[in-house]
Amino acid sequence: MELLRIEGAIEHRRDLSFSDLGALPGQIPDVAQLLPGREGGGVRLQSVLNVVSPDETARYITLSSSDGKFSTSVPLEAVHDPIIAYRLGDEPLPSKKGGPFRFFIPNVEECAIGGVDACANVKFLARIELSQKPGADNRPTSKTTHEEHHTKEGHEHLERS
Ligand SMILES: Nc1nc2c(c(=O)[nH]1)N[C@H]1C(S)=C(S)[C@@H](COP(=O)(O)O)O[C@H]1N2
Ligand SMILES: [Mo]
Repeated sequence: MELLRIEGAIEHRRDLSFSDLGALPGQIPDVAQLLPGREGGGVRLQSVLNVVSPDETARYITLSSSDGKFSTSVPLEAVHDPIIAYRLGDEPLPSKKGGPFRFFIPNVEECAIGGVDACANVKFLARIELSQKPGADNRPTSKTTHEEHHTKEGHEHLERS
């Protein structure tokens, strides 16, 4: 069973399972209401943060994928109402949808604009780390490197429903 690790500048480090996420408040039964064209159910990041109690000094959130190949670090206060999608019906979100855990920032569609952009919607999310300083971020930053990025297997754009 895959777990979502929450660590760093927080009071309680946690490894959350599908059922742990399902037991939290702040459920989004249908993410399509906030993320047009996306499927599945999710939970608000805020509910997860409430469980781990971030330090007051935490300023950045770093999201890393389970394949170790992709990570993104953005200022916490710049990310508005993000969602962790984790289910499709009663089952874990499949990897073809970016599961078992997928980060989504509503109303952010544009790619490679830096900061809080669609590239920060990390698929196959395995680890969330809070920190005072920016963490690892290997998003492509130029148009060219971004296009190259999306030609790699597993990094192509996912089909929407
Ligand atoms: N694990 C992982 N997540 C990732 C990527 C990736 O290569 N690996 N690419 C990012 C980029 S650059 C973009 S633009 C979005 C694309 O998401 P979509 O295919 O669902 O539209 O996923 C992001 N999340
Ligand atoms: Mo992107």
